[in-house]
Amino acid sequence: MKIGITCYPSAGGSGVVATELGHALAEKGHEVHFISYSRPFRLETEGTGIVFHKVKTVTYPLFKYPPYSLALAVRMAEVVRREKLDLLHVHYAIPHATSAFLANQILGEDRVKVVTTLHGTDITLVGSEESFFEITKFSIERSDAVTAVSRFLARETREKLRVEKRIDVIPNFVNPRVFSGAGDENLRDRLDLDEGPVLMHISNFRKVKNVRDVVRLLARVREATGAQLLLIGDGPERVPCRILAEELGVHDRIHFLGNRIAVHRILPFADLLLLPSTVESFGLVALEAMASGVPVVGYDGGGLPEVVRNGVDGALAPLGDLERMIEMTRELLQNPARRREMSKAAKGRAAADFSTEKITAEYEALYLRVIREGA
Ligand code: GMT
Repeated sequence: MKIGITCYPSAGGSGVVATELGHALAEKGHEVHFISYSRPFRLETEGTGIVFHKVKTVTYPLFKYPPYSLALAVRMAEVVRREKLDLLHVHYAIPHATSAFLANQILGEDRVKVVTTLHGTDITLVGSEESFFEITKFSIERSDAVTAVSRFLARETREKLRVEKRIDVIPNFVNPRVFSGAGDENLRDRLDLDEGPVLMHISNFRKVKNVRDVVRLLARVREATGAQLLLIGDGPERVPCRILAEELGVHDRIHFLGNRIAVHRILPFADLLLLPSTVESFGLVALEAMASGVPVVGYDGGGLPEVVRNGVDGALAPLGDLERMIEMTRELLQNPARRREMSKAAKGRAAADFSTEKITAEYEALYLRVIREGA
């Protein structure tokens, strides 16, 4: 098949999933074209046969906001026409599903099938905002197929956006060969880590991730456990976290590592991954941790319990109950044997239920169904 993929190229789960899907499809012999404003940060084009098509936006004094959605639609139509694509697969509804709809309007009889994958905040936060509600619902309903990364998200889409269309649940995936648990050998020395257990948090440091709670948690478990914390990623909450760490006197137990591409080399140093998000439609980083043999501590809400089995691959506190999360973390830090059991279970689950091979095959089957439906 000839597949066009559009995603956000910046660090973030939806871009990672789209990129890894592109790699896997290309490896299976499909022709893959990425269309976005810059090359997705993990995308390999050298030797993979994948082509990247950049969307150029025009700035003009009249435009306070350059109309990217329109430029994307035009580029999509152009690439579909020139490369004779069979299908466009867009990740994150806003504005990608809308641009795909517009591209098809331009293409007329040459229109292609559109598959939209919903990732989370495109429904739970942004898509439900008044200014986006109608267009998000419309564009989802006009897609030929819609997938959501968890049952939770499929439900939210039906309830919040009142979408009645069929939504297939295709979960996110991880490559067990990449997230194998083999870490960067020099990291411990480079960061001057001591023998204390390592807590880790990886995110885009947005409000929804509650990173300050991770700092508060460290302050509460540090004395009893000697834990240290690695914070990976960047975003609006980074500075407030630094300030809070100073206030709580734990700044010397935290390493802020910023955005890292090779998180698979860092994750194996964690004893636990902490993910106290208010809502997480899936929690790709939790799956990456599990594949690396790292149990996850988070909240029993959103799509996270579909990934992490409470008491098996990690521990999930009632949603928003930070006190319980602190207790659970402390208990696990003090029980290495329990952590080892969970580590083994987590690794097994990631490989069995969320492997690249398994999930790529699900997407391929969906593409075929959609293409045949119109034949
Ligand atoms: O958090 C975001 O707004 C970004 C978005 C993304 O592009 O990474 O995250 C969502 O998609 C991921 C990939 O499917 C999911 O693993 C995340 O759980 C989801 N984020 C939220 O639901 C907050």
